[in-house]
Amino acid sequence: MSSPVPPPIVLYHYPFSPYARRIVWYLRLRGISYLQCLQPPILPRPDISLLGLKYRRIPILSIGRDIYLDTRLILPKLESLVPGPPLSAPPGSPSLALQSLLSLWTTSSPGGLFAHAMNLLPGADLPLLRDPAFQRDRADFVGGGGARVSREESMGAIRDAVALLEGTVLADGREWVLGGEGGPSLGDIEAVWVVHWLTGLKGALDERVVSGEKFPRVYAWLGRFQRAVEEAKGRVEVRTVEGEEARGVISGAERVEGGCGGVDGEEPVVRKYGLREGDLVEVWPVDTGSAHVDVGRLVGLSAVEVVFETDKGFRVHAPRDGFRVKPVKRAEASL
Ligand SMILES: N[C@@H](CCC(=O)N[C@@H](CS)C(=O)NCC(=O)O)C(=O)O
Repeated sequence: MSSPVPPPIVLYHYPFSPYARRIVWYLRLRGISYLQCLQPPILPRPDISLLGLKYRRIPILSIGRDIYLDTRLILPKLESLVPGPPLSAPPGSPSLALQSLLSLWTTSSPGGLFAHAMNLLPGADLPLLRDPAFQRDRADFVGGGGARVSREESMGAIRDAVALLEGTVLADGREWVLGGEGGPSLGDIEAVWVVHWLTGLKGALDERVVSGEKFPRVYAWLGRFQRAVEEAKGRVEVRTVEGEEARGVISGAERVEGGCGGVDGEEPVVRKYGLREGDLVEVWPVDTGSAHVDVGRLVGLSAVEVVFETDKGFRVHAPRDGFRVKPVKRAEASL
């Protein structure tokens, strides 16, 4: 029997995005070839507009004819929709609990590890960070409000995170976060990406606080992880496409998800607004990039995801966690 033909995958990203790297590493480690549509680091992003999306964050990924927002949804979708051996811990296992908690720990925002990492970026060494156009663009991304966290506080938060990995997850001398010797798993990707990003940026970390001498297990693991993803690079084919081609590939692909399970009437937000399939809804992330609200026809809504169709006819999935859904007011909906 021949193996099933994998669906086409398009990754919209820019290579220095630490969130996008989570996906790049995952694809490499599973040996999944993909197309990439490279994006500018600041808006506008006309390639994303071609999909009918206002969402401003990177990465975005399509699998077959469906489009997925946010790495917290993209990773589990790749696990379940692309045939082949999984990278995730087995369902129902304590390892899966660890993997899920590591994901929450590293990706939740505001105030999470990523926000602290952003606070440590060495402006003097990264010209992009000093560009006024970049600074204006990122003011729109993070929004205002909240007390300013100092660099020292962020350094402390990252030191605590590295100490936790050193003293618990990696304390028994294991090679990989979920154990075993077969190489990194999704647990490693969830745990590694913020620390990997910072240790790769000269000047981000105060070496008197976080270093290979102080945290030898973490640094050895970072080195192993880096070698593993470098080695896995050769296992995948990556072709770069322009926005028009990417759009054509997505609209011409088969659907990998059958029905979307429809709109779950038990969901509190569905009851609150009396939402029904086909309703015009607004969907947007509540943590960062919140000013970019998408509008589309509701296709499905569950505890896990909201699915809507854009005016360009693309079906888009966003996670419920970290996103808000509400109906477009009736008067506006009939325009
Ligand atoms: N929760 C999102 C966060 C993504 C995110 O914050 N990405 C950054 C790049 S690393 C971004 O979009 N920055 C603003 C921009 O590029 O417009 C995810 O997991 O995908």
